[in-house]
Amino acid sequence: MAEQESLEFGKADFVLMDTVSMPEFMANLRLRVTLGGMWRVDQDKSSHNHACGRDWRFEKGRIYTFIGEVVVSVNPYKVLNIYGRDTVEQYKGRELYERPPHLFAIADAAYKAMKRRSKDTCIMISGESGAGKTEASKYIMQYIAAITNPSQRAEIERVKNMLLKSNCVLEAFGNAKTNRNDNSSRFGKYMDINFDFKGDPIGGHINNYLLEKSRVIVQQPGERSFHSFYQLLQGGSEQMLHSLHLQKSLSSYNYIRVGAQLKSSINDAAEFKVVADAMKVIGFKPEEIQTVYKILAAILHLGNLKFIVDGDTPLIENGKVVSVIAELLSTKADMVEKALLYRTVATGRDIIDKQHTEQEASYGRDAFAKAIYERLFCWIVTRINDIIEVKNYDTTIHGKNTVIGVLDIYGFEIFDNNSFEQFCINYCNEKLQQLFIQLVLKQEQEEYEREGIPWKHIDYFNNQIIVDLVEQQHRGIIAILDDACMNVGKVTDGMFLEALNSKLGKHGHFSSRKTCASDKILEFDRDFRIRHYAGDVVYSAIGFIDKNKDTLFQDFKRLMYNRVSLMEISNPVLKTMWPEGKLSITEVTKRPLTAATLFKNSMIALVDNLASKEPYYVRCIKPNDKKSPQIFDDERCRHQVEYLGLLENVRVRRAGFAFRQTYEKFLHRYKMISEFTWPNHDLPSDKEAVKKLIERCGFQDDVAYGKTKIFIRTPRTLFTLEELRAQMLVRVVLFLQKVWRGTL
Ligand code: AD9
Ligand code: MG
Repeated sequence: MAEQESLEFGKADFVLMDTVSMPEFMANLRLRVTLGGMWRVDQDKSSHNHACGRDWRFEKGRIYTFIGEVVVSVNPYKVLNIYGRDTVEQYKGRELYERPPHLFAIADAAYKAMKRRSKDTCIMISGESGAGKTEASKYIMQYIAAITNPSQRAEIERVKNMLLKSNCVLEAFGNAKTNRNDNSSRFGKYMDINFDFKGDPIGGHINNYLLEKSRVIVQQPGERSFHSFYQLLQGGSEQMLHSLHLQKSLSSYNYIRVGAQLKSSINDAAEFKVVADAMKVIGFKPEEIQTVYKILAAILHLGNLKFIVDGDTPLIENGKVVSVIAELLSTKADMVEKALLYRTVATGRDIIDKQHTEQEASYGRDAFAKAIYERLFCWIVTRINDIIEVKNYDTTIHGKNTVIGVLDIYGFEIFDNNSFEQFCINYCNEKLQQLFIQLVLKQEQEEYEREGIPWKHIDYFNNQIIVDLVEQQHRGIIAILDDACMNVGKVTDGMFLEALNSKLGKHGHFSSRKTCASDKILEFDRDFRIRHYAGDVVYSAIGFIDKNKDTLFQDFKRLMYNRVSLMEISNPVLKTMWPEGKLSITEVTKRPLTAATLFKNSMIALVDNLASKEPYYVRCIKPNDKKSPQIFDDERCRHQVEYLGLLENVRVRRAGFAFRQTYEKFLHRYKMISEFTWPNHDLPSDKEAVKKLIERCGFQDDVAYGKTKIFIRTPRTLFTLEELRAQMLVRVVLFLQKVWRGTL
């Protein structure tokens, strides 16, 4: 029995009961418990474990572990047969601890809370780049789709299909190959799935966060631009490419040349068809899909535009390309050329055309390409939202519609060269880590204190100090960056770094060569380092000012809106992407918010939204940097376990309790188990009655009594209570049947 049980559902699947130290935690993630409950710890690996190989949890595909309600997931880097229909059936409707740890268990718990208690819930998936967040989010959505709509209502099936298909469209346009992950999310995604009173999905809504648009024009060595470009070139028919003036060869296009020769694990040609089909199924109109391809093609052509200098004035070297771009963007060549070479500005009452320098023209071209792509991406999200939003649901008739949110955002990143984008991504991860701390570590301890449960405080690293370093008003890095961007006159990235040095030089989580002269890794006038919760990251300040200002000359906006003339050929889809083009030259005066401030505001709103829901967590771990299914790199995993705060999480859970409930609710559910409480008790309080019930079952050593709640330490006690309850219910039913039949 012991052997059978440990194979199916071993102690190693839960870390909360047995783990106190890092080696044990690591052993737990990697190994399953052996017969007799002895741990095979890491040190063993040289001899026995390598020889027999069969006890490694990770290599055996046992990639999930519970810490209380938190699921820890180790990326297996291979296809596992654990997400099929039969596995769905094993988890459907079961309690969290009844089955081995799995994403499905968490998805089911979130679903049950939503359905039974009408709670809005959310599943937060975190972990560094390549740890498996996006895959996890897809499995969770598949699970929810699989367990809902048992009566196969056509409308619900349609909604489910659209929600699932939206994933592959967003990935095509928002994901790219990076050095960390072949399918790295370059945008943040939070998706709400709305359910009706029966618990069936009736719609959804996607929030997207800061797309890494700089990738459109430049990529680091070994990386690619967004998948969509390669998919179009590799998968589009000859005829389609011809109509877009494109050729198949990837290296013909400057913007994607860097990664043109890279081998991708993604089959671009096949994906092109899958994505085109998904767009159709979701409900994109043929002319909309056509516009999407035209925009991608226009961007590729823009990258090939060259400027030559004639005297002081830049000219476009390859005028034919301008005509192609104009055709693809439904405008006229001379207008494109003018927007590329001139800026229309209002000086007092006069409106003049100011000629660009060559540098400004190149800058404008690249900014335009990035902006078109970003607008395209946001338009795709908006279009999907229009289609999937809840329609025809009257809350006064059907009651509240409830929500499960799934958060899949870019993971913590450290590259050789870290810029503004990594700064934003890592700040986002700090915010989410802070939320985790607030909800899991802090609140848990506060509850014990509130309830008067004897409790030894557990220390954990609170990263609020880093969140403040980035976002604090007036003194944070974003505020300092914004200040620099507000300055009139030429402000350089070096001046921004100087401002950081003078304002943050003494901060324990900030350093630069100026503040730490001995740190030879940091370049003078260029680098600064932030000590993040997940590790130190050196950022190059170069480009921060530009990317934060995110300047796009108004001329391009007007060009795309086609306000000036040419209404007869303007493209309505393109027009909706550029609403500000409506404004006339003199109307455009207000300074827009900077990119970092917009991002900060969206992060604050996201965290508020998540905090208002009942949270469930998936913490993803990347086992190695080689994307290998064979390597479990102890050092890398140890580091992640450390910074994710998992050990503290375990300690809180271990010293704490797996389950808690008010005395009243507890009695309501379990009172039939004991003769002292069934059908009613005559004890002075519910608390006394619960004590009597617990003693009757012999669980007194596994519980603690708070002021208003009972706390149960191990899940096993809860299972037994559930079993006793189920047995009693059967007996009650049999008894009643006999009464009805008169056979008693
Ligand atoms: V990033 O922050 O967006 O760069 P993610 O999202 O954490 O990152 P992703 O889910 O994209 O990582 O996983 C990376 C790769 O690991 C996938 O493309 C798969 O090849 C592999 N992976 C991840 N999870 C699983 C899994 N449960 N089963 C099989 C997996 N392969
Ligand atoms: Mg991802």
